[in-house]
Amino acid sequence: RWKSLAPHDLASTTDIEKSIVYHTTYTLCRHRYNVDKTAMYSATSHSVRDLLLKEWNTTQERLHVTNPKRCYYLSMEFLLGRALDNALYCLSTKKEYAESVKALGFSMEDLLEEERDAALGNGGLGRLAACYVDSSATLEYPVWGYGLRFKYGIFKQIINNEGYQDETPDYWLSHGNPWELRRDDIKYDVQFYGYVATKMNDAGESRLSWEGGEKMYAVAYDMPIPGYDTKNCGNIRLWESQPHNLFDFGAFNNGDYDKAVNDQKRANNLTAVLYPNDNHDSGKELRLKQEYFWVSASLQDIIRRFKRSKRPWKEFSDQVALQLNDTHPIMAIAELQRLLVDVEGLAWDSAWDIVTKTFAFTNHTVLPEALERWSVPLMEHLLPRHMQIIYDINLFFLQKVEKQFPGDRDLLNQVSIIEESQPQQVRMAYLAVVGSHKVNGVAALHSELVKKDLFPAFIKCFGPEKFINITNGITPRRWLYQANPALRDIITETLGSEKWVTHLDELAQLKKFADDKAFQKKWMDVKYRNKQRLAKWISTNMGIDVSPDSLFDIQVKRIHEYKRQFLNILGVIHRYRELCEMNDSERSKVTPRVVIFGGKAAPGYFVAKLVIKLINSVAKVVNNDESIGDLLKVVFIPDYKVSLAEIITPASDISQHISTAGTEASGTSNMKFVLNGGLILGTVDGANIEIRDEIGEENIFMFGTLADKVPDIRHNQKFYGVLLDANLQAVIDLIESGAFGDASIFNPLIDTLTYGGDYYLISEDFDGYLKKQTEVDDTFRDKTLWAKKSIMCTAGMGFFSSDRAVREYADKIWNLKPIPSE
Ligand code: 26Q
Repeated sequence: RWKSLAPHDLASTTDIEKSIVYHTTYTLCRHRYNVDKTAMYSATSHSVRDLLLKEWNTTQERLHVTNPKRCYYLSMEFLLGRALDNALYCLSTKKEYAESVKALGFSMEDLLEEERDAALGNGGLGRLAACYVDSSATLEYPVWGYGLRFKYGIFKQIINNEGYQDETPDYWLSHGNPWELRRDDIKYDVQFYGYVATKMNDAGESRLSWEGGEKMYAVAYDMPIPGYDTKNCGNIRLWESQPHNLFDFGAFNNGDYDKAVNDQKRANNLTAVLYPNDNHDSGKELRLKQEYFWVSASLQDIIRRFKRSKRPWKEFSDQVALQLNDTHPIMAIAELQRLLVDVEGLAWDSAWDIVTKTFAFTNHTVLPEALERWSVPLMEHLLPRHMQIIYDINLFFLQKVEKQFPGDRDLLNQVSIIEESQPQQVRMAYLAVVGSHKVNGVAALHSELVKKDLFPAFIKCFGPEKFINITNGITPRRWLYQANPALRDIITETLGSEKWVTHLDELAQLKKFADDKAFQKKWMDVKYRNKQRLAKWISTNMGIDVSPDSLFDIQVKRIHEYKRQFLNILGVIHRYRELCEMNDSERSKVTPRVVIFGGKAAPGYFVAKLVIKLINSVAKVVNNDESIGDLLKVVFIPDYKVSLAEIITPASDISQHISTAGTEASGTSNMKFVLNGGLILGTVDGANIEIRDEIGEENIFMFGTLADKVPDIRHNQKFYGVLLDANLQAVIDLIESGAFGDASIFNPLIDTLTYGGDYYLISEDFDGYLKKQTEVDDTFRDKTLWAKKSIMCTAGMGFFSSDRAVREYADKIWNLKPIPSE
């Protein structure tokens, strides 16, 4: 009977129209005269969601029947961006929906713009998680993401009149969120504080038990993740915190309203906001609480599912793989051990065997300030039983090491999970290494540095095989198919099919056309149109006119000293200086340039915020210098986010990825730009290196100190000081002359070049950078050569599909097989 009543597909456009009208009437309760764009977006999304939920349900049913091994991707961040356009493409129904929406008096383009970004992430790490769930769903792997449902995503960035960054809250749920489903029935207790007691169990054995303290509920919200060209549908389950007892009636009745209300507030606050630091630890108690809340709820949910399968505990790791996205979910290791030992009654060793076979850890950074450490007193206070467990994990591990390398006290200190500082600290990355069966870096160079610089002593203990590389990838669906329809269409036309969308290696066939004049023209016409689209955005939203005939030079990413936006803007000032000194005939030979910046600085990161200010101060002077005209324009695009990246990425001629060698673990926007036929100006760092190897070194502009030379240069600077490059000195002099406004405000920034050394090697790399920029200018003037390089870029990007990356995780770490939907 259920089967015969199954909801029908929306086969025709009239069905779609009916479904949209149904949702305006019954979901939104709107009269037809009262349907604006926002309501229409919402009704359309609900209609599309129905289609997704049908796939979601059949996928769950299939998994229930086959009960395969599943993988859970634990990530504090999922930087999803918008969902509607992506869902329409995945369901191959965009055309039909666009027609239906039109028939009802709206334009699909307008509706797509109504959607707020789901910005539950800071940058690369969160966007990577989003790409991986896209690929998992597309490849039909049984993977779920687990995270937190932040009420406020990453803050909205405003550039104020003085050119500084201001932050405002991102209340992304203000108009509701049609893409999530609240599951009131899926709800777990999460405990904090309290104490550890010894208790007798039913068998009369004594057991340690975590008692007292504070409790909250975790309530599940699901977000369906459509796969492309499949009926498979993935899922992200996000937890929201809720008060355990709506009121503390005892306190309330005693007249202690403050306490009653405060407990409630505390619970509501826990998942209220995402910490806006990227690549920087905050050390705040609330952050640790968020981390534990999330992993505790997720593990309870995963264990409940495992128990339904009625399998013995020793088969847990045959059923479950848990991937730790950086150190943020590392408490899961102690929590699973606690649940198995204290709650399920397993022996320590059997439990630990399960834990280490289940977890794997991805490291995303070697920057010491980004590696989480928690003070022992804080952890003892918040999670007393976990602290004991971590001590025990450490003790048993060190005993093993001592047995293997008797008397090697240095080694014991080097690998101890507890750092003997005042107060003691828990090194979360070490706990991750000890508690996982595989540790991976995110690009070839980075994975080498992880072994060499981060965990050298652990190689001795575990051998090198535990440490592997899986180079990051991006989803070609969002980052080419959806963001660049014009390029998509000529690729499909040229290759004769859409196979490349799920088999990105097919792009290699474009190489055959790299010298084809007609194809080059088509290709560069598309680039031009994408530059026009961005120019239009800049003009409409910022009132700055830029010419699409200029070279578009783009650097968009979080603002961080190691990413060296400072180097970029210093280079711009150098260019401006040169332009000012040229006569008309010299100027006529200059390649006109638009230098575009975008990215958020962590609200507490003073130097990064000063870089934004400097960029805007320079922009103001340069853009208003009429003698310069179109030869140089500087634009800082405010509030860089996923939906803006979809407009910006297809429009680059050059994009900059210029981190000090050895600091950028991988980078993923580098991949997005090259996939869209943009060339890279970059350092020999992160995935730039592998991109070079894939597309050919003649198609990338590389410069700068190599990673293995960096430590010696820093060392020497410390002892002998920094002698600034002459061109750099002239640039600094110009800033200090007041050419860009009150110079004194920039002193703290300029000081980073000299006092205590130039840590990020800006001076060291300045000359190489300027020379490469000149090479870029010269090459850009040769339109044929540029077109060829641009085509070769896209053609060489097959490897960087997140489909390839997810397959590697499935094969090398998770031991996971796809579950075909048909
Ligand atoms: C830690 C503790 C407390 C508060 C915040 C944090 C925190 C939050 C976010 C620490 C780090 C992050 C994000 C890191 C990140 O995005 N790393 C980037 O990951 C990408 C995907 O692997 C890489 O491509 C980038 O190179 C890397 O910087």
